[in-house]
Amino acid sequence: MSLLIKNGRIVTASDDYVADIFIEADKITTIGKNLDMKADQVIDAKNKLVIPGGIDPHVHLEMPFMGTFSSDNYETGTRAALFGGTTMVIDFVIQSQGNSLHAALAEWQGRSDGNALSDYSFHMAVTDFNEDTKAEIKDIIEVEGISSFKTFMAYKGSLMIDDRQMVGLMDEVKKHGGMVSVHATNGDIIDYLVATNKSEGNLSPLYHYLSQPEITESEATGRFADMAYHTGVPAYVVHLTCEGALNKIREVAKRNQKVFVETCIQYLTLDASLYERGFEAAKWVMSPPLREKRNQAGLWAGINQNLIQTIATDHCPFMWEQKKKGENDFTKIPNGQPGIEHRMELLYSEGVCKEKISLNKFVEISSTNSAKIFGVFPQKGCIAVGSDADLVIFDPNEKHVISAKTHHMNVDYSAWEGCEVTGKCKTTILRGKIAVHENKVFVEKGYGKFVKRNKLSSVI
Ligand code: DUC
Ligand code: ZN
Ligand code: ZN
Repeated sequence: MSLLIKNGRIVTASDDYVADIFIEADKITTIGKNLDMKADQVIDAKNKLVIPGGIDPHVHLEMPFMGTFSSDNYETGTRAALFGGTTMVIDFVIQSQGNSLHAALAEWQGRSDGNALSDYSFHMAVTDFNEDTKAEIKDIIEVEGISSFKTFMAYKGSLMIDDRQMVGLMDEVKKHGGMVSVHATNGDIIDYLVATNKSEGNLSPLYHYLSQPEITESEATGRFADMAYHTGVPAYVVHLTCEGALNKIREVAKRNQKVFVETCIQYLTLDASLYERGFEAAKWVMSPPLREKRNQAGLWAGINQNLIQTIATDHCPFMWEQKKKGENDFTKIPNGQPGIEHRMELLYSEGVCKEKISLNKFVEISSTNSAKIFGVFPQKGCIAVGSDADLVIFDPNEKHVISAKTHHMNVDYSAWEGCEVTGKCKTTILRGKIAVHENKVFVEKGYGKFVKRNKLSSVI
């Protein structure tokens, strides 16, 4: 099969020009002006942008969590991702304490194998670092192609590891060429604040927010960066939300340390005033919580100063019925919100249209940097001869309104209900195949492939 995309405005992290793209099977084979080539299918992309397929480096599909499962599985979640221009997602395999990394991997493969529509890969979350876990690291990187290891400094008693485990893991991961990432909030302080609030009868979702103040994030971010500096491991902070934490990253840059940073689209576009809505606020109960609006200017500045490299979603949806488990106790509300479908369009609308970021920066932080940091560049994350033909044809002017009535995620509310966005993914192409076109899906579950990743470089 061949596909010719004519007259599009091709935008990458570094380029911006009008040309045609010729695709044979799953790869881009020619890029040029006025290509006179015969193709099985031709798409006219005049007045549209052609950008690399998005990569969401942080999602949780059918994740067992807080006594339930996130409501999007591999089929529904990756289908929704394609509607929103994301062609690859990276999910988290989560070791359960007392069990092996390989057992967790087998569990996640059981849910993902044959079910995805978009491409996907895994991070490995280490929740129990001991001699047995240590012995598995090399194989996870070299055989399984999973080169990033996630840690939690919070969720005490279920996911959290202590600093001794952290440095042990960092030493081992560094030895084998991987990266350590972190959910950086201080689990002990959060535990104390949660217990205090509960004992005082403060049980509404507002107290989820008040139990995780910014200081818990800035402290843990700085501590993590120090441990990474000490061990020399390439390091990545997931879902950074606030200026205080960002300043820790700024600070360590002064000693020539590079810590990669991700933020999520919700922290750029929503804020903590939503926690004043009584129990409705459960929709936005996630960890870390949304922050005061003043932080958003800091995050956009961090993006433009290259302190923040990637925009993710931490997509972890729960149905309203699941959220209601915490009606009388915020600690029982499953943490997480949906977003996998809206990351690219919201980032374009809020970032590019409102002149907070350039068009090239939009591509860089929605796709290219994740491909580079997580070891799949230049297979993905760019538009180049020889790369996978993962492309989005994007109408920069079309306006539409986000709603649970029209989204494709398997969740019965939207975190951005009623929000008008400018810019729409018209066609999503994954490895040369039209996956979504004009709001219809053309690939089946099982089309999405697991992508093994290379060892990581500490430089992008
Ligand atoms: N935070 C969430 O809100 N959900 C899933 C895991 C996490 O760290
Ligand atoms: Zn997290
Ligand atoms: Zn997460």
